Amino acid sequence: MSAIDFSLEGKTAWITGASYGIGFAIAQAYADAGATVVFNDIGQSQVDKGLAAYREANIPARGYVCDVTDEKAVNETAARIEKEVGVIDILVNNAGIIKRIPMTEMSAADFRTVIDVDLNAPFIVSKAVIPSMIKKGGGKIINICSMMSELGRETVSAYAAAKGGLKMLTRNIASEYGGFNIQCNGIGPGYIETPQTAPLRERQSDGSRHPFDQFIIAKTPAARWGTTGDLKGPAVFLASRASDFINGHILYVDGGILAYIGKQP
Ligand code: NAP
Ligand code: GCO
Repeated sequence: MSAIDFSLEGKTAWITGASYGIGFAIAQAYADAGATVVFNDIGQSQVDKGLAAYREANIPARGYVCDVTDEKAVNETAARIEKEVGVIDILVNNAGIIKRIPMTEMSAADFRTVIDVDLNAPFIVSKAVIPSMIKKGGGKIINICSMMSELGRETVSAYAAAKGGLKMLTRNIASEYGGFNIQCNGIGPGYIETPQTAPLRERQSDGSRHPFDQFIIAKTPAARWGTTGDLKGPAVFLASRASDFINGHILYVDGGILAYIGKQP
């Protein structure tokens, strides 16, 4: 064992919505650190695709079909994982969606859908795993927050409301269950290259960069989009014993966006 213990050997980690994208990268990092990886996705075809990707990466992951907004399905999946794999030591609430619609044009139904996946689901999934974590003597919950946990922008009212709420759910879980050796922290990724942000990076018909792409490069002191790999170290840190006295914290992994006022004229 190293002086600083980043090992996840012997731990079971459930990463929600991790067939690809940020969740998949975090799962890869957890497997590299020694954890047994479990993921879910909304349908069998997504799970099958995910399983193929894990096989390709030589990771013996277990995949479950489960819609994280469906409380009954989540409870059943949590019980199955515990029986078939083991008590969940690490939960990453990663599954998420975004709808980019100006607020006055957005239906209440669309707003609710985003809140359901991005805020209600982390509540439902965390609630399903906390009792066993308490019985086992502790656990780690990591909520994938966003720049929109701190900032607003045009067209993302529901997403910002959900991710701001997720930041406070994180602090509340830490407050309520910290005494049971449960650490609940958040990761706030900056702008990361995944399918979720692909429409913001599409090349224009003349081959030039998307205006939003240029905007993000200018807004990020690192002058680039993040990669899913940028999230691996922070995710392992927050899942490991190295972070045992960190609770209710949101670790922003944003290339400096939140520190920067923007380019001076
Ligand atoms: P992504 O590429 O769209 O992946 C999201 C995953 O969640 C997909 O596998 C998706 O399944 C799954 N999912 C969606 N709804 C679900 C549900 N009801 N039940 C189960 N699984 C569900 O997104 P990403 O960019 O990797 O983002 C992952 C997380 O990071 C999200 O919470 C996102 O908000 C957050 N985030 C992303 C960025 C970024 O720049 N990319 C930045 C900050 C935060 P399908 O296969 O059905 O789509
Ligand atoms: C958007 C983006 C973001 C990012 C991310 C930033 O439309 O502004 O999709 O919200 O995905 O959450 O941290």
